[in-house]
Amino acid sequence: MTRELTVGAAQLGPVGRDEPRESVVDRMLALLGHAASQGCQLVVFPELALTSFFPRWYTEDQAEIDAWFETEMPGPATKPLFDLAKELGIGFSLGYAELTPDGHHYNSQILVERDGTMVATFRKMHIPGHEAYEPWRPFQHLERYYFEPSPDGFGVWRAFGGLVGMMICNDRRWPESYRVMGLQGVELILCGYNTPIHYPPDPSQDMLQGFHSALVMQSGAYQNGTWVVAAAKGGVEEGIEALAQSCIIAPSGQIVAQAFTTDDELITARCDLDWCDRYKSTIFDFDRYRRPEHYGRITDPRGVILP
Ligand code: CDT
Repeated sequence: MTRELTVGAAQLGPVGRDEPRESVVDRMLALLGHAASQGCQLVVFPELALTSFFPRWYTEDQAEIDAWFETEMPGPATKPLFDLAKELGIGFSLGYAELTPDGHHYNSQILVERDGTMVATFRKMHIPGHEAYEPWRPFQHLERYYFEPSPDGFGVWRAFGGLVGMMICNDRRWPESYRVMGLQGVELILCGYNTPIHYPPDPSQDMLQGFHSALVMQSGAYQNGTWVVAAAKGGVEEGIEALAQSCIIAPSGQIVAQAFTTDDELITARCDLDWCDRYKSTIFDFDRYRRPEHYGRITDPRGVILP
């Protein structure tokens, strides 16, 4: 039996500050319909897909903050997405701001199977940006003000005939994200992102945003023998330009599909999950070649300890 899966990355263009969730969901329904016509079994939507990337703005008004968050999934605005996906027999992964019943605020991503069952909720691990308003910046990146880091870590779930993991945006820059999932046998990592092109702490990195994004995901895919599917929210959103370049990467590290617009766009690839084993059982045979007894420095301290 082959384990081939047609997967789509459903890139979104900008979402305005005042754009209602229902309007964004309509755009997502169109992408889902297109995905069905392309034979997709799984579609990945971006990080914080339902709203504008609100961490660029500062507010102390808790009601205003909570209005960016979903208290239930599906909720009234997202139910049509769940309904159409189930009708079409397509699974999906969706990033959104989650407010839990006990008051926790997370940057989250869910995985939903083709029959509509909820497989898992992943919460972002590496929260980038800053904790407090910084007036010198042309725009804020206040994820560390609005979101708590995941208390759960990186999981891998049996779904879609394989082993599926999730990571959110900044998680993709950290090799630990892929390796922790790699050590659970991951074959398909689903990732949504919002990456501003301008990086105020070091603008020399601006021109390298596309290069760095591909660099980390291609390395992570290859070094762990896994597919990576990455969906951007790109384009100029509320005056701030964000990286598009959604892509699908094979276990070889090769990009097999990439978006060429900065707007709503579906890219697809036929992902052979058995391709992962070619890397997992050869050059990256972890059991045979890893030296965990010498890797303690990776998990013991958080930062650098000079010799
Ligand atoms: N959304 C997100 O995680 N964006 C970050 C920007 C880093 S700069 C604060 C990213 O890694 O793309």
